[in-house]
Amino acid sequence: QSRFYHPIGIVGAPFARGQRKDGVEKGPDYIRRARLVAKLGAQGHQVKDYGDLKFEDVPNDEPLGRVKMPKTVGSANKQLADAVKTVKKNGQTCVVLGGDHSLAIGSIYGHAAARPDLCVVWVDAHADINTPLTSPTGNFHGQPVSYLLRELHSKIPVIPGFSWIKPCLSAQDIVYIGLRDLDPGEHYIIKHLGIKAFSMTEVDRLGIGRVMEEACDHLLSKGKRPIHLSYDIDAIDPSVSPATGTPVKGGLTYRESVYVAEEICRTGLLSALDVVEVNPDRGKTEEEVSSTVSAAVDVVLSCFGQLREGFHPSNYQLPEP
Ligand code: EXY
Ligand code: MN
Ligand code: MN
Repeated sequence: QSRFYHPIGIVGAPFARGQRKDGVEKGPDYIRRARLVAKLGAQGHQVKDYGDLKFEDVPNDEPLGRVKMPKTVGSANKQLADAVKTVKKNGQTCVVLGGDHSLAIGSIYGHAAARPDLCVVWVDAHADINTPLTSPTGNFHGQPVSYLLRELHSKIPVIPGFSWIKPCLSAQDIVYIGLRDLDPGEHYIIKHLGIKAFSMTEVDRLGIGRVMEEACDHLLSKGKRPIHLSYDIDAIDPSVSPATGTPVKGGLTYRESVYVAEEICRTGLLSALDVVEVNPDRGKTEEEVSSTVSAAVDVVLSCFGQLREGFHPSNYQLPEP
């Protein structure tokens, strides 16, 4: 599959402090046990698994207003940023296995340190663009985009543990796909900054085919650039991926979720991928957990060339009778 060949670096990020539900730190373990590395290898990729980062709670991590454990979240993201930067410097496409979505701060920041011209495709039921001051919950996994956007810099207060974070993205460099649960502050920011967003309404109106076409046109019209795909498993409908902390009905079908990944693959520009918010503890049955984990694995495999139409090697020869 030479057209899709990538050296891949996998980083496990078992981090759960960006929200309040236990279990999301088990995501990397479950995804690995579903044989992700072997399956990517079987697709012809050279895969290096960097293992899991070890995160520790920072002591005396007092809440700042509504935001919880800022130093712990800041420090985990600094670790992840350094790890992603290393993977990119090693010339690999980086796959971050979360963990909660607050990890996108470090993942995108580290990616941008190596590839400043990157753009972001954010696939999620949520926009994750609350500022610490608009956040109704104080949970960091609902805020990562706000720390990354230049246009929001003046709206972000000083937060302990966050002094290293500088915005590295402009509003026109990100598109959303799958949105269906936004807070008023988030909706205001998206409209006000003119961020390209394909909510589930646009998926219904245009179909996922045109959504992906328009999303890629928007980001790539001025030329090729590296793509950071930040894929929250809760973008997919809870009938497919129920084992997640904040499920919202009316999501992407299994087919649409895979199509998004196939189209990103087809650009040839995928440079880093986050797969986040798989929370095995939120599955009510084993089947709910395995369905969620296997959706996550299929998203990754489709990002790296797995095709539903099938495949044969270029030297394939029909057996003669
Ligand atoms: N908008 C809500 C908040 O800011 O707390 C919910 C965010 C959920 C974030 C999920 C994982 O994408
Ligand atoms: Mn998210
Ligand atoms: Mn989400």
